[in-house]
Amino acid sequence: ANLKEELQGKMERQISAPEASDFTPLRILLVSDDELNCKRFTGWLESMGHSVNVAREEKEGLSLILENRCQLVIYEHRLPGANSMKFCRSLREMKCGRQIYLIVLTGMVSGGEAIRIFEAGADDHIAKPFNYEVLQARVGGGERLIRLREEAEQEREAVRGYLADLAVANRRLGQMAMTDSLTGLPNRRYAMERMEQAWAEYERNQTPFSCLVMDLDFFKRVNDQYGHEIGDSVLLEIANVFRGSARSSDIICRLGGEEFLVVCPHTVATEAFQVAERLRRAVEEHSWTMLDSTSVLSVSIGLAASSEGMQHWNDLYRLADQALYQAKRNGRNRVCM
Ligand code: GH3
Ligand code: MG
Ligand code: MG
Ligand code: MG
Repeated sequence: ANLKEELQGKMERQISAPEASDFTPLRILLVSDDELNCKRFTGWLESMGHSVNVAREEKEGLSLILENRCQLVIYEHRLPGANSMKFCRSLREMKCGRQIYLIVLTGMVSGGEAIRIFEAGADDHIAKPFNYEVLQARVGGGERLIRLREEAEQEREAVRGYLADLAVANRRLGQMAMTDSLTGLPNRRYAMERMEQAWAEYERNQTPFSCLVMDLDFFKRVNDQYGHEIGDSVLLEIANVFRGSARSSDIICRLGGEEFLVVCPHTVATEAFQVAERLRRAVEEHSWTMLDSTSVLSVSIGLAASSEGMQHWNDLYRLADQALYQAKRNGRNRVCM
């Protein structure tokens, strides 16, 4: 729940991040081959505080748009016609050109021609002659839309970040739900999943697999003699002994208490027996940091391997558990199958 609040707070802060300043200049491109108009309009736009690039013809204009990440384009064509509408269409076909605010300047045109300008992709059209105030108002209208789009993009960005954080958090939660907190080993839930998985593979491809059920011998005595806390740290140490002596392909899980399960994928009984023996010996030979130097611990291990006639991975597990019981009865500190 804390994690959730933290993520939500982070997203809200990102969305409501204050504007850097009240006025941010627009990056404007002016495309015109009329030198006098260029000078005049550039002067007007710059006195509004915007930054202006000028292109003398369409091709140069399109490449400047890419280069300067322009937000608003003012395109002047003196001779209206199909050819000059090509610029508008080319702009809209560019990936970054779709969200550019495009104002087209023309001389007096008919209603039909004005419509075609919009159809070609213009957002606005100004017929000359016009004055500073008109240009300022039309650029202002464009700016409103540009800012709205930027805000929407920022929000999208924040949501994307939030979703990515959430995915990480979810993955972490999923791992936690599968991990034993004391030893860091996979827990019973994970163990059962891996048994199911190995079983499915066995059924599909006859790939053998084995499992070991392990229970520490007389562990109650450790608790009685040293207390439950030291008992816990011995369990952690045992987990590390197991980790250090199993193969990397063996999946060692803590079922609970001082009981463990090892899933050995792609492993027949004789190989699994070697694994079990190695684990048993490692526990027997280990000197425990938290216990008296004379203290020895041992583990009993029941082993079972997949075989015909089994209906379910539960059968295999039950067999291993029975073998463990046998190991206990036969004197502990041994592997039975
Ligand atoms: P054996 O298995 O050889 O028959 O004897 P045991 O003394 O190990 O007996 P059993 O397996 O039946 O009981 C397990 C004991 O392990 C009970 C409890 O004192 C201890 N134990 C179980 N879980 C934990 C744990 O999480 N922490 C600690 N410190 N001790 C635990
Ligand atoms: Mg037990
Ligand atoms: Mg027992
Ligand atoms: Mg025990």
